[in-house]
Amino acid sequence: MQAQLKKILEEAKVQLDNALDQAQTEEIRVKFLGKKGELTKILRGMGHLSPEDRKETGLMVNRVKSQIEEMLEDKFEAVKKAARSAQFKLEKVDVTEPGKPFNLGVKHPLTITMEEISKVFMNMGFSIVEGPEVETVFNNFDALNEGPNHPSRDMTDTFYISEDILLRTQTSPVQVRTLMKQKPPIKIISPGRCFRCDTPDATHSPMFHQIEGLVVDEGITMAELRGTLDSFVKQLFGPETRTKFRPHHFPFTEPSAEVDVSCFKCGGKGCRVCKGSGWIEILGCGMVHPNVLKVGNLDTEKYTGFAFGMGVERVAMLKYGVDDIRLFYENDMRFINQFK
Ligand code: 2U9
Repeated sequence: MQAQLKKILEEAKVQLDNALDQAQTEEIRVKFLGKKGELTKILRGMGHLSPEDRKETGLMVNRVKSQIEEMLEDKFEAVKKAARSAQFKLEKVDVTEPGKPFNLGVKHPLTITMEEISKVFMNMGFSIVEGPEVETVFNNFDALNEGPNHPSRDMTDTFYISEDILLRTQTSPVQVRTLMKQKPPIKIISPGRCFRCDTPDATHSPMFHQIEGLVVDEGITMAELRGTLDSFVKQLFGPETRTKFRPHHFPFTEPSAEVDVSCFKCGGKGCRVCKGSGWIEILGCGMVHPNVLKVGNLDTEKYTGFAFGMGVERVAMLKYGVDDIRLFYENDMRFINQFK
């Protein structure tokens, strides 16, 4: 019996020495100490022994059992430790490794220009209102006093989606919507994309951006219009900038004017930017036509208003000296990165 137990102990030792991981160690535990294990078999077979032999054999088996248990405990500890350090090795992070370079994007020059213009008007108490690019013919033309035969309604100038629906040709429908749902005082600007059937060239694009403004209240006069726009151009182009209001015609304003600013490049002496005239046309404006105010159900004896509109691309081209509008839409990073 002693020899048999010695052999079991040695065999357990050899097998445990060769075990590589927790699963193999567990297999060995079951093989030697489990219910059907070798030691259990011996203990079960002690029934036929005399009480003295049984006691002695029992002691011997238990001694071997505790020795194997001790070896198993050490082995479990060792394989667990080995597994942990293998995992640590796998998950090792070199915190001294230099970070990967991260290229930050830049704002598009049209976004910079729109934000700059919007900021000036916001500082003068204007709110920003946006609206849909797909609009009704009513909001885009009818409500703006544009007669049924007005040339801008032409299929060759406007992208029609159906007889009554189109891509807005200006951001004015946003102000029409505001007039119809908000009581004066109204003091808003509406920046956004507009669409016209234009063949692209250096100064035309079928998609472009506008910022329009609308102020409606009791007692609004042309003096408010001139003061507001004069202050705007001084903030945008510099405090020396002068304005010139030239009579013009728009169906939605009466009287109407186009505004020229003194050339911010040469100060009015005449240069390449102002084509020698000393003046640059920058926006259109006027007093809101009574027919347009009526769309908002306003008493035109009581309420008056002014409106203005400008092309964002035109302002950006003048400010940054860009000579081809198409550069804004090509997303060439060599162009866009220059406006950081
Ligand atoms: C309402 C009433 C009046 C908006 C206005 C202009 C003058 C104007 C042009 C500038 C360059 C368009 O992009 S452009 O070609 N716009 O000159 N726009 S007054 O008048 C309105 C708008 C809405 C309810």
